[in-house]
Amino acid sequence: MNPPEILTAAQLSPFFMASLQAHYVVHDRLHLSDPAAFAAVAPRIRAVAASGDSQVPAELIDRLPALELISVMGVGYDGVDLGRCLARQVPVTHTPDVLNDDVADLALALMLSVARAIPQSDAHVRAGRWPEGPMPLQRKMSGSRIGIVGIGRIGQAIATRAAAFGMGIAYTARSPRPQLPYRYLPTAAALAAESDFLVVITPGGEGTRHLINAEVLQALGPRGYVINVARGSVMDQDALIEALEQGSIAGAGLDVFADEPEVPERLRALPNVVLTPHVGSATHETRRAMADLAFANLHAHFSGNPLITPVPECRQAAT
Ligand code: 8YV
Repeated sequence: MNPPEILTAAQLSPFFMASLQAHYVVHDRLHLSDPAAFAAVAPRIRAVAASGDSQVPAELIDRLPALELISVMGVGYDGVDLGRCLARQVPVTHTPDVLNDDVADLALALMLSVARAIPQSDAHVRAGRWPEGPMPLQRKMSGSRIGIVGIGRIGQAIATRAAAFGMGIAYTARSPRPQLPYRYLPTAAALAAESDFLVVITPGGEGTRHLINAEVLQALGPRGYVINVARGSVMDQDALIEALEQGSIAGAGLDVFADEPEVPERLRALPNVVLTPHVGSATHETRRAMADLAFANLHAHFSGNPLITPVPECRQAAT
């Protein structure tokens, strides 16, 4: 039998690509690079391999009549038109859990970086300015208050780390989780009003679009920091820039942006932000684990076995 034909929806990790190419015929982003060639192979494509931040819109799904599975190498799948997949009964898989540690580590790293001005301190030493005088004093993180927006698996990993820093921990989510030993607040604004660090780790998509808006930032106040390791879409980026420029919040640590990889000049010019290029899960160890899981889902499907980590909506659909 001929190996299944696969379309990639984005530039994928080399770990994932290596497994795909060893087992399948891979059309790497052919829909973007060569529409005529894509039209010729589209009827044979049986799976799409995507990353957490890539786009699989309805128009693409509609052009793939033989589509059986979308495997996302990432925990977030907001780029996939899930409604269309459910209507077509095309399951979607993702890679939860294996990246919890890395994303939570980065959240804490951004908190420390922005509060303690670590990039600026590094620049101070490198520029030979230390002999001219010390760095200005910065803000203590241990013992302060963290507010976590979204208390899923990664949110809980962030809370565990924050506990080790002696922080007061509160969260907001669609509904309270009474089994968790943290304080629940019903809205992002109410949480922000009681936080020194507001950490955003909720799924992206229409349901959370601009959840962190001007009102929430206002509630966070001039001593508050906002950290986003979720999706750029969750933050009203214009309102954030405004708040940072006016000093109505203290600073921001951002791993995700509204229009990646573009980051507005106004944001890049600000002294009170630490910016990273969507690297929450970007370690050798974690990207390999994510690639292995994303591949294992494809392999399970093409071997006739149950999917390992279908997204929750597809788990419900299957039962
Ligand atoms: C990566 C992510 O951007 O898991 C996610 O949802 O956004 C990230 O881990 C990506 O998926 C790596 O392929």
